[in-house]
Amino acid sequence: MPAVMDNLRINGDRLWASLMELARIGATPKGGVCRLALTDLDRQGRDLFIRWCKEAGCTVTVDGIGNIFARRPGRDNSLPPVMTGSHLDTQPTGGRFDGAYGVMAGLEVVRTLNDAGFETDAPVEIVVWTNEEGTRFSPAMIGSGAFAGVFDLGAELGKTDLEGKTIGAELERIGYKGAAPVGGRKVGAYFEAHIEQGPILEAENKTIGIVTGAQGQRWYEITVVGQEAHAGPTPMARRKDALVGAARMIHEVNRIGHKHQPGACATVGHVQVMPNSRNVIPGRVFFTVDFRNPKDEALTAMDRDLRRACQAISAETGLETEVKEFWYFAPTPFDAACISAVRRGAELGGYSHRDIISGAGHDAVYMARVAPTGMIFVPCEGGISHNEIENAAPADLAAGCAVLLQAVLGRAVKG
Ligand code: HGY
Ligand code: MN
Ligand code: MN
Repeated sequence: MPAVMDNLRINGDRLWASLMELARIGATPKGGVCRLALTDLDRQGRDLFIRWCKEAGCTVTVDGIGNIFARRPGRDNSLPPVMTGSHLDTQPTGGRFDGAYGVMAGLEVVRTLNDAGFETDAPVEIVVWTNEEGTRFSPAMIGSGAFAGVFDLGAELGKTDLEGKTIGAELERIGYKGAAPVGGRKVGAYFEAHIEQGPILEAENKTIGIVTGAQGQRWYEITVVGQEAHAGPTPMARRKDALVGAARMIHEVNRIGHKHQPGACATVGHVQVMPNSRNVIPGRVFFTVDFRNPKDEALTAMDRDLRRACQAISAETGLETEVKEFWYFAPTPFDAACISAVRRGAELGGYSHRDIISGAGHDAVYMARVAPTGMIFVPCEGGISHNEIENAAPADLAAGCAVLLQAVLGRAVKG
């Protein structure tokens, strides 16, 4: 890498200031952020990002599922762009850094290149992916998944939230249903900077995680049906209590997670009890299951265990159960050359580092299907994320951004 690039320095204070200004949009009393996908707050975050990108001389396009691409031209704009970015939507009790860091780090890379008057050969694009979190609209990573051709655009635009509002209508409402085609264009490489969202880097006192890939996931929607009845006169022996059955299944989900160690994760994060009245025996329960494992065969074994457990509990209790697998992606390795580019950036910066597999899903997982892809992790305090107390050190965020700069340049500059 030419020496001139070694002298490019990102501005950590500017990066932190942008993160803190963005975090004010959807700020919660506990210091977190609630900026659910395609809400007015998401629109405000998008508008702020676009304003900053235009101030940095970028041209901005929005595609048919609301993905935003801010393009900094290069010497040869016929070359496929080197992309970097992440997401601006958050969990309901999200933090200031999940997603936002990758987008602001991409913006800081562009700002740094502008300060130095440095021209890359290939164009550089900062991207914001729609609905990465999968909390308001499921599954996760819908924008990047549609861009990568994993999801059908029409089907995703018709997905609804719990109030029956569709992605398509919400994109129109906030003014982000863009004209650009979704995907179908070459990407030179994709890099995403993100907080680790787990405890490993902090525990080992490492500044940079060189992400070699992401673990696989299976998401389920399970419905248990019994019979609503009066909590008073109905004898225990005559009950078909859907919540008792669901509770036993939820316990099994956790047991399956412990059974498939090392590596397995098993979570029930969303439960709906109907009619949810304290003196009515629940007739219907809906709950979600999130399974993850770095090994595909182990993820398959977890699937088998779950179906067996639900079947056995249904038979014992006389309840009806529907187990619907909602989403699956296999463990995803990242591109060897991109991993090396991240490693070189860490070494160039003199940052302590280690290889790591991502426990979380990221837009990079779907981008890895259409472009050479790499990720850079930095530690977060206590390994906590998807929580309003999520925190990261300015110095670590700056280090990750410096590594991102070098990784992007390694692909955007010939020679
Ligand atoms: O669920 C995930 O891993 C990500 O936060 N969407
Ligand atoms: Mn994220
Ligand atoms: Mn997240």
